Amino acid sequence: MAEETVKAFRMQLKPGFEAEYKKRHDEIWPELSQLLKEAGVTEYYIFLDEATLALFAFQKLGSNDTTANLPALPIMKRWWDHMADIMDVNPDNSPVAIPCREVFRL
Ligand code: RM4
Repeated sequence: MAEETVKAFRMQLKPGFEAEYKKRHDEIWPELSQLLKEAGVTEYYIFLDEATLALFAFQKLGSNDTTANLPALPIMKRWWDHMADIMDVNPDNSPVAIPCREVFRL
């Protein structure tokens, strides 16, 4: 069986925005969900470490993975603008995303 392609990265929430971050994702724009699925994201989880406010993201990617193109797409950029006030971001408002290295799978 082919190994699944998985990707994990860490982002950073600003203090005091725990509930707001959850709320915005509970209300994620349908067009953004659609965009992510079309880019090959088959599963996407984000976990919050409440002690450090690190956001740990984990994605499963299909063979049609085009997530590398997402930063250029207007809906993605609009979402990043929408989230920029509550996360650590780069000058273009994309979140600072630190890749995490896989060290185990079962
Ligand atoms: C995150 C961040 C990520 C995006 C998810 C849906 O907070 O903006 O880049 O993929 O939302």
